Amino acid sequence: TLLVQRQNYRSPDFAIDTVELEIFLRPQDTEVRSRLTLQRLNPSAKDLLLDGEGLELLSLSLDGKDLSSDRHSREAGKLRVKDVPEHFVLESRVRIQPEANTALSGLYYADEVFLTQCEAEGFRRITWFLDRPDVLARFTVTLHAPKVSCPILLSNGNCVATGDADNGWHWARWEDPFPKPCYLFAAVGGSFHVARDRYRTGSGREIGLELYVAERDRDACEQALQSLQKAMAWDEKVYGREYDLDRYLIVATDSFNMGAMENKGLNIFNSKYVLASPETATDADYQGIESVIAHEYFHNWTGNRVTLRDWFQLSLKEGLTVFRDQEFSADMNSRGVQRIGDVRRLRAAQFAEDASALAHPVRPESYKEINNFYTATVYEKGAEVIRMMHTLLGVEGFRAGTDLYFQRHDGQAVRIEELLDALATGSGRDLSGFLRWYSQAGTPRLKADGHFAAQSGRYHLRLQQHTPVTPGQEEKLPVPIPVRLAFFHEDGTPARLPDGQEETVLLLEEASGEWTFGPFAKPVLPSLLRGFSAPVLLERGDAEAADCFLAQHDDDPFNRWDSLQRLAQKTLLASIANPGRSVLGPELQAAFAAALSRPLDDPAFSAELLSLPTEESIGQQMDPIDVDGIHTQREALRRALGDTFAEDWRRLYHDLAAPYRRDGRAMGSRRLRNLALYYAMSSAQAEETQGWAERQYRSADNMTDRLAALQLLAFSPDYDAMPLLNDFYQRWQSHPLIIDRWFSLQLGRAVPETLQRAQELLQHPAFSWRVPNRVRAVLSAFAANLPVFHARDGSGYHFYGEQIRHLDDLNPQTAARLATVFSRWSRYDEAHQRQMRTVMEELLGKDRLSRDLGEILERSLG
Ligand code: B3K
Ligand code: ZN
Repeated sequence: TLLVQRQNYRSPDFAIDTVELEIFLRPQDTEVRSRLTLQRLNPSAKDLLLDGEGLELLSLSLDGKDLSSDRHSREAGKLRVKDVPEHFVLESRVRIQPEANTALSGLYYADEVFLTQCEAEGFRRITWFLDRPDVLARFTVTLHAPKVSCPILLSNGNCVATGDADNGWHWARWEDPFPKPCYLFAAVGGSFHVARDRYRTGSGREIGLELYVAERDRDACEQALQSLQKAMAWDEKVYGREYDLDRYLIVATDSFNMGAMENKGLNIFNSKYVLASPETATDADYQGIESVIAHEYFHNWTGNRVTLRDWFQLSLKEGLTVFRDQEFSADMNSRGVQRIGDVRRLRAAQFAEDASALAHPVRPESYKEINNFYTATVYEKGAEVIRMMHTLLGVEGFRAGTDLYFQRHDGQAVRIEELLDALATGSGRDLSGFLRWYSQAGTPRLKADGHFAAQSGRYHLRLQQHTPVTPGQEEKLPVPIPVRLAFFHEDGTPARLPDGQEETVLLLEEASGEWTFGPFAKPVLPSLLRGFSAPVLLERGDAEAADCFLAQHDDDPFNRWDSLQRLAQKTLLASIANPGRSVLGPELQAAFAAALSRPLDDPAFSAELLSLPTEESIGQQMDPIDVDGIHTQREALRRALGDTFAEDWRRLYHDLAAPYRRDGRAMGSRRLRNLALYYAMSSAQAEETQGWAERQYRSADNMTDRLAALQLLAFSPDYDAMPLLNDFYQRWQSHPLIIDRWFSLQLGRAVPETLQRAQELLQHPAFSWRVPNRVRAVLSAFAANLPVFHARDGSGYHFYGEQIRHLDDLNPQTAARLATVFSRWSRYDEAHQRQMRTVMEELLGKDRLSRDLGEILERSLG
C-alpha cells in the first residue's frame, strides 16, 4: 500500500465550488446523486481524478451529457474523468449499502438510524469527491427517507425546505452557508427524541440547541445541554469567538468508533459523551461529557472555520482544541485537580507511545492510513506544545496571537506554521524554536542539578536536556523547554525572589543552561517544572530530599502530587527489586500521614494525593517490565497503607457519607470516600469492610457509589461477586452504556480464570461485534488486566490476537487501535517479547488484512 508523505503535498488541481447531494436512504441500497460544479486551478491538469471507495457507479455525466466509457476510467480508489473543460458540472449517481457498513466510516445504518462519519477519509465512501481537507465547497443536501422510520432528517447548516413524496417518503433540504471540507459533512436519518434549549450570544443572537437521543434517554440530556451553553459562553469570553449558525445540533449514537465528531452545525456523538443522570452516570462520566461537548464545540473555530491544509497538520486543530478544552474544564472545576488528571493521561498514553515502536512526531512525516494518527501524541502532546507557548506568552499575548490567527485565516486551510506565526506576530515573541516540538518524536529528559551556596545566599541551577532516539529518528536536537519554578525555605514557607515574585519561568533552549537566583536570607530548595510546564521527564539530582520535602510543602498542587507519586514509585520499585523488604518506608508513611492530616480541605485533591501510581505507570519506570512483581507489590503496599491508616480510612468512609449532590465538593468527597473504601478493603478487616461495600452497592443513590463498590468487590480475588453482578445486569440491562461497565467489571480480577470469563463474555447474548463500545468493554478491559493479559504462557496475547483478527474483518479502525497494545513489546522480557511478536506476525499474515491494522503491525514489529 501507498505511503503518503508530507513533503509530497501538492495543491489541488481543481476547486469544487458547490456540491448538491440527493440521498435516498435505504438500509441495503442507498442512492447518492451528486452534482458538483468544478473549476480547474492547475492549467496543466487535463483529467479530473476523484476519490471513491466501494461505490457502485450508476451513471455519470458532464455538463448534462452522459459520459461514454472512453471518457472515464476506474483505478485503485479513483475515478478518472478525461479531458475536462475549464469550468464544468459533473453529475453522478452511485449505490452504497449502509447496513453492511460495519466499519462505521462513511454512511452507515446502526440501531435503525442512518449516520455518517467522514473524518478523515469517509466521504469517499459516500460519493466521488476530492476527499482532502483543502478543498472547501458549499454544500446543499437533500435527504429522502420513509416518513415513519425516519421522521427526522438532518444535515449541516440550515434546513431550507421540506416536503412529502407520494410513496410514504418525505424529504428535507439543508444548506450550509459556510464552505467546508467534506470531512465535516454529516447526514442523519431516524427516529429520535429531541431535547431543546437556547443560547443567547454576546451580540444578542438566539441559537437553538438541539440534542437528538433515543426515546428511552429523554431524561438524560441535561448535562450535555448545560455543558454546551457553558462552552459557548467560555469561548466568547476567553477567545472572543461566537457561534455562527442559528442552530447547533448534536446526535447521540451507541455505534461510534470514537468519542465524537465536530461536523459543522451537526455533531455526532458516542452516547457515552452525551447521556447522564445520577442513577446511570458516574461523576467521571459527567465530567467526560462536559469536556467532550466543549471540545467538539471549540472545533467550530479551531478546525472548522480555520481548517487543515492536509492531514499531517492534524494537531493544528486537535492539539489546540484539546488545550482549549483542558483550560475550559480547569475554569469550570478545580484547576489543580484538572492538571493532575491531564498529566496522568498524558504520561499513561503519550509517554508510553513515545517510548514504543509507534513513536512519531506531533506532525508525522508519512502515513499509510491517516486514521492511525489520531493518537495521544497528536492530541495530548500537541496540546502540551500549545500550553508551553501559552505559558511563555501569558494570557494576553496568547490571545493577541489567536485573534490574529482567526483574523488572517478564517475560511482557509492552513498549516501549523500559520498558527505559530500568528502567535509570534500577535504577541511579539519569537516562537520559531517550537516547530522542533512538532518534528521531533520522543520524550525529552530534563536533568536538574542545583545547590544553595551558604556564603553568597545564592542558588545555582544547571539544566540539561537530551532526547533518546526513536525509531527512524537517530538525531535529536534541543527543544525549547519552559520551566516554571519557585523556591521554598526549609520550614516549608515560600521564598520570594529578589524581584518580589514567588514564581518565575526559565526557558531552556540549548542542550544545557545555568542560572543563579537570590540572594536569599535562608537556605532554599526549588520546586521545578510547576504545573508540569513542559512534557518532559524530570530527573533531579536531589530527588531523595526534594520529593520528601515537596510532597508535604509544595503549594503547587501538581508538584505536590507528583512528588508523592515519585515517593510511592520509588518505594514500589525497591520492593519489586527486593521483595523481602517491608514495602512501606518511613518517607512514604510520613507523606501519607501529612496528606491525611487535613484530607477535607480539598477532597478531590486529597484523593489524587492518596492514590497509588497505576500498574502501567510503574511499568514505565522498569526495564524490563515485571508485570507480576508490579501487581504483587502494589497490592502489598495497598494493604500496608490499609493497615497503617486503618482508622483514617474508617473515619473518612463514615464521615463522608452524604446524600447525593453533584457539585465539585460532593464529587470530590465521593471520590475520597471510595478511595478510603479501597484501602479499607485491603486491610486486616477485609471481611468487615466487604460488608461496607455490599451495603454501599445496595443502598447507593447514585451510579458513582454503586459502581465503585461493585468494582472493588468484583476485583477482589477472594470474593464471589457473581450474585451482585447478576443483580446489576438485571437492573440495567436496557442501558447499553451501563452494560458496557458490567462487561468490563468482570475482567479485573488478577486470576487465571479471568481469561475464561473473557471468552464466555464474547458469547454472551448482549455482546455484539458491531458496537465498538461493547467490543472495547471486553477487549480493552482485558488488556488492562496486566497479570492476565501478560500471562507467562502467552494465553492472554493469543486470545486478544484472535479477537483482533476477527474484528479486522468488520471494523479495521477499531481493530488497529486495539492492536497498539502490542507495540510496547520491547519493554518486556524475552519470553514475553517472543510471544507478542509471534501473535503480531500471525496477524500480519491474515487474509484481507486491512491497511489500518497492517500499518500498526508493521510499524510495531519494526
Ligand atoms: N475529529 C474527531 C476525530 C476523528 C477521528 C477519525 N478517525 C473528533 C475530535 O477530535 O474531536
Ligand atoms: Zn478534536
